[in-house]
Amino acid sequence: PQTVYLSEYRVPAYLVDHVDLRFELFEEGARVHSTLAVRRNPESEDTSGRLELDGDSLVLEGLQLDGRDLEPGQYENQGDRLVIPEVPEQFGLTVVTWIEPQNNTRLEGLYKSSGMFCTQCEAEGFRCITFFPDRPDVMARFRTRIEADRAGYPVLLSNGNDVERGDLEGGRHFVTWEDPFPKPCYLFALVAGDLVEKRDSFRTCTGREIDLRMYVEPRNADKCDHAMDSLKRSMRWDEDIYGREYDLDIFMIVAVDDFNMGAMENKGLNIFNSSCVLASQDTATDATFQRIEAIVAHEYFHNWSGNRVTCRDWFQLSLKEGFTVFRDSRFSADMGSTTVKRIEDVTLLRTAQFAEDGGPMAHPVRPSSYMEISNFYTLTIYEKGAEVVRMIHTLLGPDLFRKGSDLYFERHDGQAVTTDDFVKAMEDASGRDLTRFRRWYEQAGTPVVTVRDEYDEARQVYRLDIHQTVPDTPGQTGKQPQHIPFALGLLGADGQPLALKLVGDDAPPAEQRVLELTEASHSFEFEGVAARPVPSLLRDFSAPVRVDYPWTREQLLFLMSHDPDGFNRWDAGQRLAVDVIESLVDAGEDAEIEPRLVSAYRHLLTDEGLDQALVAKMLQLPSEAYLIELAAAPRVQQIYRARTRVMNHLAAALREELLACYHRNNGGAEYRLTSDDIARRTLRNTALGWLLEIGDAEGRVLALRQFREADNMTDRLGALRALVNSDYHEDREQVLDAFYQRWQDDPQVVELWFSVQSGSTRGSLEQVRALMEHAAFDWKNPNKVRSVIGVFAGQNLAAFHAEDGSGYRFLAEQVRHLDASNPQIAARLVTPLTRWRKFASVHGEQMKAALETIRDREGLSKDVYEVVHKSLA
Ligand code: DPP
Ligand code: ZN
Repeated sequence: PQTVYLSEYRVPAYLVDHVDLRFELFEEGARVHSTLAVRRNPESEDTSGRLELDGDSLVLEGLQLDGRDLEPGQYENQGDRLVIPEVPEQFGLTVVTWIEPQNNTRLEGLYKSSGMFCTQCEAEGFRCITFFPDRPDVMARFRTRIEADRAGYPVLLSNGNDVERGDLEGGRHFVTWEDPFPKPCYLFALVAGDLVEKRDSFRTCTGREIDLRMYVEPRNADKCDHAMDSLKRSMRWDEDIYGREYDLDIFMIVAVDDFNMGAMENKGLNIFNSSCVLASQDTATDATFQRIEAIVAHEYFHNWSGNRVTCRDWFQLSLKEGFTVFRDSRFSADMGSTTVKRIEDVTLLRTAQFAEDGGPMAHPVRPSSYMEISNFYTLTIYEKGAEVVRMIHTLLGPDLFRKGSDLYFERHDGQAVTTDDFVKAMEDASGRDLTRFRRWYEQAGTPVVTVRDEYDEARQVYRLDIHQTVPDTPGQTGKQPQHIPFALGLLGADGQPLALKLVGDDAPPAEQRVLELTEASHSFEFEGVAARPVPSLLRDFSAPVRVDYPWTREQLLFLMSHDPDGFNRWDAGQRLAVDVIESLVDAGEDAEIEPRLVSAYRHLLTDEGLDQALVAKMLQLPSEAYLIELAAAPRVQQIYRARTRVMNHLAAALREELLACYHRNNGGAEYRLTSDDIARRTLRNTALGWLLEIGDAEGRVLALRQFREADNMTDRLGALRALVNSDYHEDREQVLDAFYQRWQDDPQVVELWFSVQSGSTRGSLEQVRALMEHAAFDWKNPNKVRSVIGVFAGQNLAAFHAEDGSGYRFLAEQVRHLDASNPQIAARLVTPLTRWRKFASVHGEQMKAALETIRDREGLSKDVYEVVHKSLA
């Protein structure tokens, strides 16, 4: 496969002003008539007169230039490219293609899912529909006519407004849609199916009435309310916080069962993976409700950060994704608990993005090359990209940031631009110099910030020496220091925050400062410090870096109870738990477990004056994945055992407190989605999980009762998970069976049922294989593949890293199998194996051997090829 380089970017030689599409949809295939209004790009240096269009898996049935058929000698169909060597300055081009959506298992382009037609065009799916300049800097106005059987496909949707509809011969009908906004073809969408419509409306800040419509299969009609409410909240929030109003008269959301991504922001017609949009109290957990709210917001926010202003090329993907994740995460924070949302974002970043940044696929937020762009929809582009925007927000402050975003939207409306244009708008609006800051877009790797401190009692000065390094990553060495906003505070012995006054700095004393690190080393001296303070570093995780500071357990315990920064209070608890678990990895079975950890947890469980949402988070032990990420040469079985020992120890020592916590939070009140109630459910289910972990008999009774009586999926699943993760084998089988019987017709619930089992550390590889034989498992459905295979390799780490290498071989086998039908998902599944270098000798070798079996498969897709070859290189 070919590598694409950012340095080779050239403006398109031809632009398309208008696209007229006509889809004839049939059971045995679809015919696509596409007429393009093309003109030479005056800004292009290419004057050859040669037109090249992208294509993929297309049968070309007709080709006309200005109404005249082109003869075979006048064009060349190379399969992935259609070349017309000589075209005029301006012309009309008609392309007729035949495609087979019913056989499209890659789920890119036009395909069928549960009997309906739908599309996914980002990044390069439109070329699977027709020959076209499939690149985001070609923006055209689309008019789309869809023709299909009226009975089978009563609902026909595309972007924009429906302008015409009518009947055709043979029981067929058509609808024509027109989108007034020029857009890249990756934002094109089409849906045809037998769907019910749910309607609502939204009045914008200028008083326009927007028609909101959701389209779902009839059986899902009662699962739309939450997404609809989330949509309205998002629309309001984007007006209030960013001054962005919706621009079309209709906004549509469609739910689709087979979908590679979470959702897609097509102009005016967002398409969602069912699991990211459908919810009811009975079928969705709190986490699902929150995920839906976040994703609905994310896709809606793309209407400005992505659609109105789009990407020049795919190297700029984070321009829209990083910014939009930043936006949706602020939205979620505003809708719930700010601290909890920050904890969740940072957990994902530190567990998975840091691992990516330290692995063979490490790449900058703006990559400089790729083979397959689908492989670059990564945590680095999304989550680190969002952190980079967040740092700009921190450096500028909210008002200048808003000025910057206003300038960005105004200056680039209707354009396809770069991450640099975004930073430039922020600079121009604020007057700040972000030259150095741009390195965040260019340099891969997680910076390490080493902090050492010294207290000078005679001078009453506390000094911090801060040093940063950015590690080498594949293809990048000898990096420059990053521009890091480093938020901190200092606590006095009484737990009170100190007023910070830097030596030689006129700023008035403040309890928190954001230091700006721009060099490899800095020293900061704080004056008027009466006694050695405890530093609270990188508050609210102000930059995506690792902090190295020699914390003592005393300091961590102190911060856990005194830090005014909620995030750092949580983080101190995590650091303490990590330290305790790590110290047990090499210790004997009878090594003592830090008694102060037990008392700290007891305090969390019993002090009802604490923020219960934060407590619910603080009670979660660091995950195995995070512990593995932190270790230099992780020995997974030992880590797993040490963590389990700590959990069992805590559960046994705190049994009474856990029971009390369970009962205290077992309200029985009406189900509500407030952060308070979510915290209560999290607390009681955490308590239940710990009690079952140690096989507590009373816990078992409570779990069985909760399973039977729960009036919502969070509690029902909490009980199921606790029992599945226990040694009560008979109960386990019985509740799993009962659960499946009750919910077998609901795909989203069946996915939960799968993942509870495949992610259970009590489950074996044989049980996971058995799940793949289950009637509900479906290779063609990415959610099922993820909930069984993906969850096993990502969460059941003790089994995945089994000493005999069986987990690795299993994963490689599934990747080889899946690659033939869905390369995008296959390439994602490879990820855990790519980390082979990190693992101690035998494991690493076994993982590498598994990767090699994938590499050696005939006819490997470009997607899997890139991931496997880069990680073996
Ligand atoms: N649908 C994906 C997202 O919204 C890709 N744009 O992130
Ligand atoms: Zn997105």
